[in-house]
Amino acid sequence: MYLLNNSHRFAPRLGRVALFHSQPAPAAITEASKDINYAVLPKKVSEFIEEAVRVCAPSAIHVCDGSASENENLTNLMVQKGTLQALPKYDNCWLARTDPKDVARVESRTVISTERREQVIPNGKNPTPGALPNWMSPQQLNSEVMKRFPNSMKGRTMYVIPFSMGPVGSGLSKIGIQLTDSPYVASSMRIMTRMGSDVLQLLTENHDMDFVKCLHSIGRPLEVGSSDVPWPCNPEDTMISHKPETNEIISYGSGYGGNSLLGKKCLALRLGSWLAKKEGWLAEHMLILGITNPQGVKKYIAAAFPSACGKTNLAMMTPKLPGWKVECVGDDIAWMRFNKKTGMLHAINPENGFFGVAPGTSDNTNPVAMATIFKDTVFTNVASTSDGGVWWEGLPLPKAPTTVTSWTGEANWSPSTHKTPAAHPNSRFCSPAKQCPILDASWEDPEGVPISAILFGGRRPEGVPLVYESYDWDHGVYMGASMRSEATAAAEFKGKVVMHDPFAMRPFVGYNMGDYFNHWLSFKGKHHRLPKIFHVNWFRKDAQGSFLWPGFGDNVRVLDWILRRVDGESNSALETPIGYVPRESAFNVEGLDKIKWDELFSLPKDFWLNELSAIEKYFSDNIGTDLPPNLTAQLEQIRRRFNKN
Ligand code: GTP
Ligand code: SPV
Ligand code: MN
Repeated sequence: MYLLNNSHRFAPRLGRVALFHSQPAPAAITEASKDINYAVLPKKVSEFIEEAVRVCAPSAIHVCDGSASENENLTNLMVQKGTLQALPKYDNCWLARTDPKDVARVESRTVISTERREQVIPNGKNPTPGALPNWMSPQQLNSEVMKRFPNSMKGRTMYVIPFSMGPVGSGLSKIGIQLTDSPYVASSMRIMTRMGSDVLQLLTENHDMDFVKCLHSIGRPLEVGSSDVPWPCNPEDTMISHKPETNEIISYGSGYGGNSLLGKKCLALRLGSWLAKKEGWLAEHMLILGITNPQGVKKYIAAAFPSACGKTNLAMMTPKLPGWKVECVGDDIAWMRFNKKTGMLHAINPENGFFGVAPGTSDNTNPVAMATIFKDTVFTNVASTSDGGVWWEGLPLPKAPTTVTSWTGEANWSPSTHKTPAAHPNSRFCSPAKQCPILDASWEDPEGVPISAILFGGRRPEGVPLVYESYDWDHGVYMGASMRSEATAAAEFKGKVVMHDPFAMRPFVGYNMGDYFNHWLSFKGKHHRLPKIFHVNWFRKDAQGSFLWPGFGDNVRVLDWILRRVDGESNSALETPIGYVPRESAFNVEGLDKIKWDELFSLPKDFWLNELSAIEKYFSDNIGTDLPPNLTAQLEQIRRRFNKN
């Protein structure tokens, strides 16, 4: 009871967020936490907990040790509350159905708070709302926090989640402590991060070790005697805020994905990119894969595609060409730095699990994911079947008498009688990385894996070829900066509008995008062995609206060409205004039926001139004079090359 009796230590600590107007909380330590010796916790850890207790006033505190038995208790509690239902068809799998208003990341309510606005917002002439991250002053954030957090955990247990992004104790890893009133978040953080006593131990042994303070509340205090709902949340007041200058994340109102699992987008990308800029490395929205060719030569590739644009699928690919092997290092986030010994860019995956898009995942598209996710997994917002299983669009429909219940609870759902999908388009599986049968042997190597090629890509139904290669580093950085992609269900967008999404980091960059472009450009000419940069598009469509490229396991054909280019193969490419494209004769299409090569690789001049104008306008409206001149020069060179033809 150390925590509660030491009231003299309830000092104002949460940065400048003056949060302690509420009464000290009548909290109790839960059974499972009694063994924790609070007296040995580093002062800044106990102070962080004490202050949050005082402000949020939970009725109990549970310090998570990360054990299987603890998780079983959490799961049972959630089943009792109706948050989870069992999926007896599989081994230790559970289904959560959220409030229909809490189904995806909420970009419009996500803010970065710094002393100066220009640290986050470039000086664009005419900023497009939603085109870049939002900024809030620390003063306004204080007041927004004050409106939300006092007593926000009343009637609930506050879980203390010590977690590590990257292996516990590795020099590259970052530690966080998330305080949350959501058992779903506690249980999911156990899958997605290294969570529990080891991390607390590390902090205890290294009292000066820094950690990110992560405060999360679903924003639905429970008054005594009132009844709870299965998925408490507060969509009206949702706010996901970041204070990179003081290493804090404060999230309110949502229990879903990147809004609430604060190690992922909030820490590993938004605070991560800020730190990376400061310290000379890169925190990116990228998968990392190892690929071995039929001659036994292995290389690693990183790829940035926007949310729901194919990272998990590529990271776990089952190659359709004989003799090739893909191994997975990570499916969503890469932390990369140049290695002094090799001179190459080395990448680690800071996560410990996969929070993957369910719809479209099947034995045909992603058999490796199918072999990963039917054990120790939490599914969210997928449909269920009457035999205790799950279903989503892309899987074969179960045979009668088995029936499907949609994610919103419509019984006897069928595609012929129901217009809306059975699974929410952003429904997800949350599974431990260790269950992936093709997890790369080096996936936890503290040195990271050496990256030979970087791919950028998006959903481009029109105009953008299957693959093209940059002429040099600056051109590659331009490719990243000029990325566009159709909006997906991973955030709150409606419809299929093509959005600008530089480096797939529009929702995740933690500082001024112009400075971010400069940071990428800065790696040139430092004796680094720079990876080659490519752009890919699996999603080009023909006039009838069908995909021109089979995708998935056949994407290995594109990687084959890319790796030969990395090795310096010279007659395999043609110069075009936008970069090198494959010569048809140097691209393996053996065994594919009728690929419409010309359509897949055509570069309609009108389309591209419009594209360049749209990018130019986006840059000038949103990045303004913070845009590095090199990128303007790249754009002009491409335009000139088109106009010469
Ligand atoms: P986040 O987890 O949101 O970051 O998404 P992601 O980038 O990991 O995307 P994911 O691999 O989960 O794919 C999203 C959707 O795109 C799924 O429905 C996939 O089936 C589909 N998809 C992935 N790769 C391909 C491809 O090569 N071709 C086509 N046509 N669809 C694909
Ligand atoms: C994404 O949206 O890019 C995701 C899912 O990976 S979430 O964790 O919700 O951000
Ligand atoms: Mn993602």
